[in-house]
Amino acid sequence: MKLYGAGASPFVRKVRVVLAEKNIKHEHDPILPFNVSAEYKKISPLGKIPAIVDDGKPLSDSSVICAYLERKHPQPALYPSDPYEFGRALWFEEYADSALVNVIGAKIFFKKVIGPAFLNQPYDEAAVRSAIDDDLPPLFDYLEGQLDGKDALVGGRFSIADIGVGSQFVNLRHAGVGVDTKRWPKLTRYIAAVHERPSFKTLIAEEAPTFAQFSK
Ligand SMILES: N[C@@H](CCC(=O)N[C@@H](CS)C(=O)NCC(=O)O)C(=O)O
Repeated sequence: MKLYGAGASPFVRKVRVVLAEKNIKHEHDPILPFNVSAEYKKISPLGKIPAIVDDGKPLSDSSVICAYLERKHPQPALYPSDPYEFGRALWFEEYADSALVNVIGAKIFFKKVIGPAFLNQPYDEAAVRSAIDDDLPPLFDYLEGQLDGKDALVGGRFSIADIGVGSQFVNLRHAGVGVDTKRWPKLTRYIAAVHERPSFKTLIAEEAPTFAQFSK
């Protein structure tokens, strides 16, 4: 199996965490999703990362790839077996891949880190500040209200819900934005626990040097 996509992408990270949790051997080509080749578009028709080729067969989209990996390598299970918990886990994955990435990815990580450092774009500090002060709190409030003090969002067990949400918070960390412990105590504890898992910890350690100047 070969995985395509730079590790800084929260979507690529989701897949890498699943690969690590399931101990699936693979190669990794950390391509960037800019000006991708016609060859790559055969693997990922929208030109996005991540994508995989497994046994010569292509698949793209992190949620699709993670679901495929679960079906192909069922153990350890990363999706709940109870129908409602399964639905809830998919909901949090979707919440991360839409609501969280819209703020953490597009308005904070991209504007503070990727644009200025890698794409020669000016750093609009006021816009980033407003995303942190105005857009993040409602998202944090929601997650705080969904946590029951355990280190997992659904069914008391680590799942794709935590992989999706935890992945987005790695980008927040790389951008040097923390969670206020006093205001969101359960969320702070939860994110710390998810990021302490060996699967996440290894990736964070690998990525951190690239973003050291922003994460202070
Ligand atoms: N729904 C997709 C989203 C993937 C995505 O948006 N990846 C970004 C990088 S973080 C990308 O490839 N952007 C380039 C583009 O949109 O052309 C997934 O879950 O894989």
